[in-house]
Order: sequence, then structure tokens, then C-alpha cells
Amino acid sequence: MSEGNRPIADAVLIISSRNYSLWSLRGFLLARLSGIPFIAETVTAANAESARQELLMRTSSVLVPHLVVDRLDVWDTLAIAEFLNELAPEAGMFPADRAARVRCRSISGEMHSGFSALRSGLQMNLRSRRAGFRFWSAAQADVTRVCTIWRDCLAQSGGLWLFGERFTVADAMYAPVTTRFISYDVVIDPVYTA
Ligand SMILES: N[C@@H](CCC(=O)N[C@@H](CS)C(=O)NCC(=O)O)C(=O)O
Repeated sequence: MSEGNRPIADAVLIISSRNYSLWSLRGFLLARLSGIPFIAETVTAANAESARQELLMRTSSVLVPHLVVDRLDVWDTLAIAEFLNELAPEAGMFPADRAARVRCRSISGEMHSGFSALRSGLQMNLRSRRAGFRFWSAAQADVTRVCTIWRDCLAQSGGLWLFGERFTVADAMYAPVTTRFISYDVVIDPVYTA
């Protein structure tokens, strides 16, 4: 991996729990997808206030994930995805086909900026199983939209992942949604049309 033929040194990804923090999980999956060797530094603290104090010292946004590569700071998950793709284009983080790439960026952006009812109503917890969990209708609208996106992508790509045989940025962005559907026993229509 190189940037202008210069080796990439000291890639550090600052995250919090991959069990409870959906953005941390996404950042971690994206870093793994890039293939760039990195160290994941996990901010853990006894309570919310001390976690915030630690984040204040580590990240300008006071949010995770936050990537540091060659003393360059990158925060915000989509910016991290784009930067990793820039550093490691050979990893194929986005689909090779332009139409698929546009769709991949669009649905990743849609997940990044939307689905607030799903996010607040069904909080991520990989360790939780809530059989028969009931949630409000706004979250149901988000669930329906997610299924439409998945169905359209899989119909076009044929699976296995949203854009075919390779796991892409979009799969990382939607990964915490699949875990929520499992955690909260969300009933969805079959999304495979093939
Ligand atoms: N839009 C940001 C969202 C990041 C975000 O909200 N991160 C949460 C973790 S899930 C956070 O760091 N919260 C600070 C805290 O919990 O103290 C991104 O794309 O990275």
C-alpha cells in the first residue's frame, strides 16, 4: 500500500465498543476492508463523562471512529471510507462498475445521514436478543426502506453481498442494521429475488 509510493505508517483507528457503537463497528469493518495494517485503539471508560474527557483529548469531533494515518486526521465514517479507498484502491472498497459505484455511494450516504428512527428505536447491542420486540411505525418505515435497498441491490448484483461477490463500503455501512434485525427479532420480507 502506498500514497505517492510512500509507505503508509502508523495507521491508528480510534473507536469505542464494537458491540454497542455502530459507528465504531463500521469504522473497524472499513479499515479491515482496506487491507491497510492498522492498530485499533479502543476508548473505554468507566462512565460517559470520563469517556467524553478521553475523546476530547483524542478526537477533534469528540466522536468515533477517528483515523490517523501518517499524522493525517480523518473523522466521520464516510470520509474515512473515501480516504482508505484513496490509500488502497486495489482493495476494491467500492464496486469497479461506475453505475454500481454510484449506487454504492448513494445508499452508503443514505444510511450515513438518515434512518434516525431505526437508529434511536433499535439501538445496537450485539449481545442482546429481544424476541417479539415491538417498535414504533417510523422505525418500521426505515426497516421497509432498508429492505427495498437490499432487494434492489441484490437483484442487480445477484449477491452474495450488496454489490456482488466482494464486500464493499455499503456492506460495512449496513452491517449494524443486520445485527439489529437479529437482536430485535425484526420480521422482514425475503430480500433475495434470485
Ligand atoms: N457522523 C459520525 C457519527 C459518529 C458518532 O456518532 N459516533 C458516536 C459513537 S456511535 C460517538 O462517538 N459518540 C460519542 C460518545 O458516545 O461519547 C460519523 O459518521 O462518524
